[in-house]
Amino acid sequence: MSSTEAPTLETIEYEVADGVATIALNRPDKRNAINMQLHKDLAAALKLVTRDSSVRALVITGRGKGFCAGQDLTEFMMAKADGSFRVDEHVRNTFNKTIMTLRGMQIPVIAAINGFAAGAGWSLALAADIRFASEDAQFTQAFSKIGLVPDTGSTWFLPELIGTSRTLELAFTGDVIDATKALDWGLVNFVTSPDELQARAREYAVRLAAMPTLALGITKRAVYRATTSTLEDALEYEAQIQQRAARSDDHVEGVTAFLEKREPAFTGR
Ligand code: T3D
Repeated sequence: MSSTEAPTLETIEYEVADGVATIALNRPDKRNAINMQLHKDLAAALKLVTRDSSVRALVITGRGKGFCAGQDLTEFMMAKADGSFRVDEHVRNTFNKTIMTLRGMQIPVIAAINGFAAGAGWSLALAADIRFASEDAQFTQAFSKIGLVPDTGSTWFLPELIGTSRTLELAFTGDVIDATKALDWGLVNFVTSPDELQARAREYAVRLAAMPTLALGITKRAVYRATTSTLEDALEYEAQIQQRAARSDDHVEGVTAFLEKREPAFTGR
């Protein structure tokens, strides 16, 4: 897409460099709570990512002190005041689409969690493939504190990572956990100092963006698919996707580079 066609993103900073797209949620005064404009901007930014074949990894992060405080509750209450507002439709049309888009991306998605991740804001991070957290990041299933229930994939992502009992502990209480506990429980992959967070996440994304993107994309699909399949199905699927990977340019380049004792130059194809 040329720059003249690019949509105006009011609540997101979007940039692409070195094969890495960065989406930074940018309502710092509201801890990046997601209002309707941010829902729209996020959908538009994700579309830019999926349409740009030069993008081979995505970093999602937040500006200011928070990563994301979930649904904007001020706007939510105003919308609910209109008797025709349906929460289920809102969730389906906004959060659920975002989560499915992130999970369906054929490139690695990395969350750089710079502060509070609350409610659906935590779910956004959970939908990423790899999570970096700043030492001062904090996490809360804020829903129960306002009489709501976990959504945006929380009931699916958390048990996958930490089991049902710890999920219910977090969901019942809404207790805040810090980055150390999140690392200990396997909720994040890396913890860094606040100053290093963006650089470390980006460095990692640049490294992945230089890898065989097609193979990484298929790997991602296979791993998530395997969480709901039998071993027999996973074995069969692996055979099929290996056939696909073995036809890729990057496979030829990888083997050639190995035999020629040089670094491979992968194109992502
Ligand atoms: O249909 C649907 O959309 C339903 C789906 C819902 C999904 C959800 O995500 S429900 C959960 C919604 N989120 C929350 O309940 C979290 C609410 N926020 C907080 O608990 C805290 O703000 C944080 C723990 C995230 C951060 O605390 P702290 O002390 O760093 O910041 P703060 O002082 O509380 O907030 C700073 C400002 O951001 C403040 O505004 P002000 O007073 O300076 O003008 C605060 O009101 C605003 N803010 C923070 N979170 C939200 C928010 N404004 C609207 N909605 C928010 N979620």
